[in-house]
Amino acid sequence: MKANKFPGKKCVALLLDPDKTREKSLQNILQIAENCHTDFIMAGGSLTFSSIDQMIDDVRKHCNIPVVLFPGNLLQLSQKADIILLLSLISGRNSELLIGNHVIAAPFLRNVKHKLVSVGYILISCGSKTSVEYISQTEAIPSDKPDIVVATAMAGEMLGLSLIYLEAGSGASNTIPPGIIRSVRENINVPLAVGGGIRNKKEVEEIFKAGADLIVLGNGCEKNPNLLTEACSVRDKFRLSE
Ligand code: 1GP
Repeated sequence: MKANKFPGKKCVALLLDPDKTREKSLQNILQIAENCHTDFIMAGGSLTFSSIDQMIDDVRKHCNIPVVLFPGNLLQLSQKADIILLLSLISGRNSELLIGNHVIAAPFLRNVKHKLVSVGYILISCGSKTSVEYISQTEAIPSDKPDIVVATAMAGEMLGLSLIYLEAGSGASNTIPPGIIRSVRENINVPLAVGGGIRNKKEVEEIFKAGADLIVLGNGCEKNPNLLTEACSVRDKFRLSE
């Protein structure tokens, strides 16, 4: 993210699926998020049946954490978020997700340009096929081809994208391998986000240690809300040593 939006230190984001956030459970997880000083609440998904605007309103009722829009498609665009990720799926070759949708979105987004963060979104195959792979109709980069991931991230940075996001996919059976994160970290200077399949504290530690600046947690926190507290305490330890 741009310097003014990204604190320049390790961060944790909680990704909420608008379809799975009933009022009571939303209130619980947001209370936990606030208590452990979660840096961002992310809203969005590959396919949603519920309104993103409504979810952002609900989140704001219960906490003051900045909301980051993570739009899975044009129907999820909202001007209500504090930060809007302008995602380019640079691991794929679907031109709509590289430029087509951006052209359609530009007039809608022109009044909120200050909220935009351009993101090189890189999907890496870490087990079974994920929703984002199917919905985007793109092929993920195989996890045993780190050189392709590194070159893709480098190209994204050279094109001027302000954040690289390594994505294993929501509910992925394995996280992005730390070796890939390390190699990407060594070859780019922009902030690096990592998400997908992170389920325990050890994985959070490994991913931060490998060089991630921002860790995105979704399903793991739905099943075990304590994971968010653990991830934030790992983040705090890294911040102390930064
Ligand atoms: C998905 O990276 C995020 O875009 C989070 O994935 O739900 O598997 O944590 P999980």
